[in-house]
Amino acid sequence: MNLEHICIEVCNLSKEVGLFIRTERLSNINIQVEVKGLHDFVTHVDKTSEQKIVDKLSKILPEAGFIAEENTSTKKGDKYNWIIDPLDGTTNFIHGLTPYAISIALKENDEIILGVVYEIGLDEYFYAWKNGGAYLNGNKIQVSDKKEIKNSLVATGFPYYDYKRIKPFLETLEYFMVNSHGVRRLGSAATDLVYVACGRFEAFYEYGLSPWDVAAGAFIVQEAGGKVSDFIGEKNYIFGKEIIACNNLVFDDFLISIKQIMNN
Ligand code: 2AM
Ligand code: CA
Repeated sequence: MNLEHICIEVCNLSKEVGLFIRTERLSNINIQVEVKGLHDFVTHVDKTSEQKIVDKLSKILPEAGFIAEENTSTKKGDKYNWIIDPLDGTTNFIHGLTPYAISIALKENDEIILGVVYEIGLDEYFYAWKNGGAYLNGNKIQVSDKKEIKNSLVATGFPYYDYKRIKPFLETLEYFMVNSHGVRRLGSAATDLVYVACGRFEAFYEYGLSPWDVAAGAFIVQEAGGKVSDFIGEKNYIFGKEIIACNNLVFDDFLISIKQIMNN
């Protein structure tokens, strides 16, 4: 299987679907919103985009199955499965804000082998394939070389349904407000992750996320030289609903802080 070739095809289809998403945004002042659950919104744009992505990916790799946010296809592949978020950052999209992104990862058995995040607002496509490095619009990217949390820009997302851990989470905010360069909350986890990959952020953490929010971005961070784990330093960050992603130099200190505060 030529992963580089597949990766470029996935970038191209993301740009095509991204153009549809941007056009819908510009031509509809009021996007019709459905409520899926508490604070959980979806639009016709999420659903139509996912259908377009699933149709195109089915042609690229017919044997692969899908884990997709809007459940367009529930086909399961024996070896290969695509993990798809057709629109990460739906709340931003609905409110006319950026960033919002398409996130697509390919899983071989239990391992991610390819990831594409297309951030539509700035027309930036980030991608990586196994052992091939990570790229932004055709140029190789790397995590930043900052060594200390005090010089780090930290990104996170606010809890939106699991409020049981809100107190320790707020403590982490206080800690990083005081001890880092600053804290940002962009509203698209896939974008936060690829911004770690290209060195705009040193660190990102969030809990309560789903596999489609993180699978592609976390893989791109690692191909760009960064490190990813759950809140105890283990590997359960795709299905485990908690993730830390950092440049390789601040990772250990960052993990110690999160471990201490979030597991209290
Ligand atoms: P989504 O737009 O694809 O749903 C922001 O913190 C991150 O959490 C985004 O990646 C967003 O992905 C995800 N998320 C999922 N449900 C959310 C919700 N109800 N409110 C805010 N973010 C949500
Ligand atoms: Ca989504």
